[in-house]
Amino acid sequence: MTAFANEWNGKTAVITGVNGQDGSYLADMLVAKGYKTIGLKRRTSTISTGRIDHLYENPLFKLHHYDLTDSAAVSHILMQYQPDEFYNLAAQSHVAVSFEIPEYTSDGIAGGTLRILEGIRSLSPKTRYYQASSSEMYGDSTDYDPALGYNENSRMMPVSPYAVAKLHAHHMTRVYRNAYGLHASSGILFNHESPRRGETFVTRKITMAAARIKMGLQKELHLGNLGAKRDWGFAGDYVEAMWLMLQQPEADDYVIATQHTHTVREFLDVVFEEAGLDWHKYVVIDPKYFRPNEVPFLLGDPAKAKWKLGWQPKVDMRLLAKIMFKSDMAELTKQMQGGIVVV
Ligand code: NAP
Ligand code: F7E
Repeated sequence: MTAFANEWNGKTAVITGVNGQDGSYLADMLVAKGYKTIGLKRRTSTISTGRIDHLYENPLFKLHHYDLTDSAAVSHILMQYQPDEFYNLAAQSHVAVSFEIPEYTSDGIAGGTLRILEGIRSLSPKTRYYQASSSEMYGDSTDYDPALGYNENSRMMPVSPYAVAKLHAHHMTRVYRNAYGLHASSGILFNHESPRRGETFVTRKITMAAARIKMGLQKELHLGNLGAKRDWGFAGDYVEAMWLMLQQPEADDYVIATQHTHTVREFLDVVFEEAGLDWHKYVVIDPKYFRPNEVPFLLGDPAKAKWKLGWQPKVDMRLLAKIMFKSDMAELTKQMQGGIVVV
């Protein structure tokens, strides 16, 4: 059997942000399940498809250009494919960057979500919709049980332009579900990482730096707030939850999390211990990486997802950190052997 032997299962799915971390794992999963998978990406001046290049020649996978700000492009896709499932993963997803470009962040996330929902309502109402909601929406809310964490009913108090835009999209999804009867679900996903994580998010920044320091290619690692706590899981586990939500008879909202929280400092400990290095010798606390507003603590309670979807996380923070570091070491070694390392 070749990797392309999958037969079409008769279903079609669309993924926005297909070349992002989650989009690429979801596309892998849907193609493996036999979905005709329509990936949407925006045009960029340099090639940005590294995470999905391996899918290019698969007959079940097709790529189209679009942008979150372009309702006509979404309408064309909906009319052409009448998809069974639509996963809206595209976003300016960096919280710190959203303080610099709040209007653009909001236009894409809040406006882009509304454009898709409106398109589905008018052109393809049987399409099941997934919204990429975020634990950032809880912000600095104190409405949680310290032992269990935030759940679907906890009060949300967003503290960044990114989170406010995500909360708008989250509520809009619920409104389209209740007012227009769309099968529209939101996954409130807590932080999830992988070797495909963008290089400016803290976990990947740390694993890449540890690998480069180990190889003698970097001397310092500049970071911001090491005390922030996050509930970190593995992206591959989390895209399974997205799919499970759209297989349910009724649409709903679900928290997806590991129910364990760790500081950035603890993540550093695990990675540098794996590298056989003492991070205190390399980390420089740099005011540039502190945010105007910070989410100090995130812990999610995935009880509903466990009970209704039968979902549970398989990878904890320690294993995740080691997988990411090992992957970065392997990639760097390959690049050094090929003579293409940037010092
Ligand atoms: P990511 O790696 O940053 O991917 C985001 C994708 O959106 C990229 O493909 C990006 O394209 C695309 N995009 C950005 N602006 C766009 C626009 N105006 N038009 C079209 N496409 C655009 O993010 P991720 O980690 O995979 O996350 C997926 C989704 O889940 C995002 O909505 C994120 O906000 C949300 N989320 C993520 C987490 C997490 O921990 N990863 C947790 C909760 C929610 P380029 O490659 O061209 O930039
Ligand atoms: O920051 C602290 C930073 O940028 C995590 C996105 O996927 O998850 C992600 O958002 C923590 C924060 O992720 C640096 O202040 C310290 O407390 O990796 P991050 P995030 O902001 O939690 C949520 C759920 C999403 O929805 C988002 O799309 O780490 N931190 N020093 C740093 N963070 C960064 N990026 N860089 C630093 O140097």
